[in-house]
Amino acid sequence: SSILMETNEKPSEKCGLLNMTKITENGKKVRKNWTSLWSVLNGSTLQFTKSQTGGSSWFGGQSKPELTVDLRGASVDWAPKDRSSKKHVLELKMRHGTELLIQSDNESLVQEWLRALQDAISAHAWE
Ligand code: I3S
Repeated sequence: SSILMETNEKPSEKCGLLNMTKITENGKKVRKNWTSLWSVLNGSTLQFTKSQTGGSSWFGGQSKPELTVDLRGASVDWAPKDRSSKKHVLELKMRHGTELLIQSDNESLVQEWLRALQDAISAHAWE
């Protein structure tokens, strides 16, 4: 049955290195702390782990997640300009008032994440 479970497991929809900071926690503003994190989208779950470098490739499989968020009932869009001086910033708002900023200097990468997050949010909207 473990083989069956493994073959039934969907691969990650998306993963990659992103800059991330929490800006609000349970409705309260928190101090920004931009960190480069390995980000993995799986169904309605988004996980951030401290990335580790192995030669020229990045991976985060070994470390335990810094943050796991439930995307059900969340919303995502380009962040309003007043949120950050950085370019290509997404604002991700979770139910229960946690808000994150997600950023990369690579615009098309951020565009791909926007699409992937929107798809994940709408796919799990009725759960
Ligand atoms: O929105 P803020 O407060 O201007 O965010 C900046 C600060 O968090 C700053 O750190 P200090 O808390 O030491 O001031 C960060 O270094 C900046 O990166 C933050 O602004 P950006 O515009 O990069 O999101």
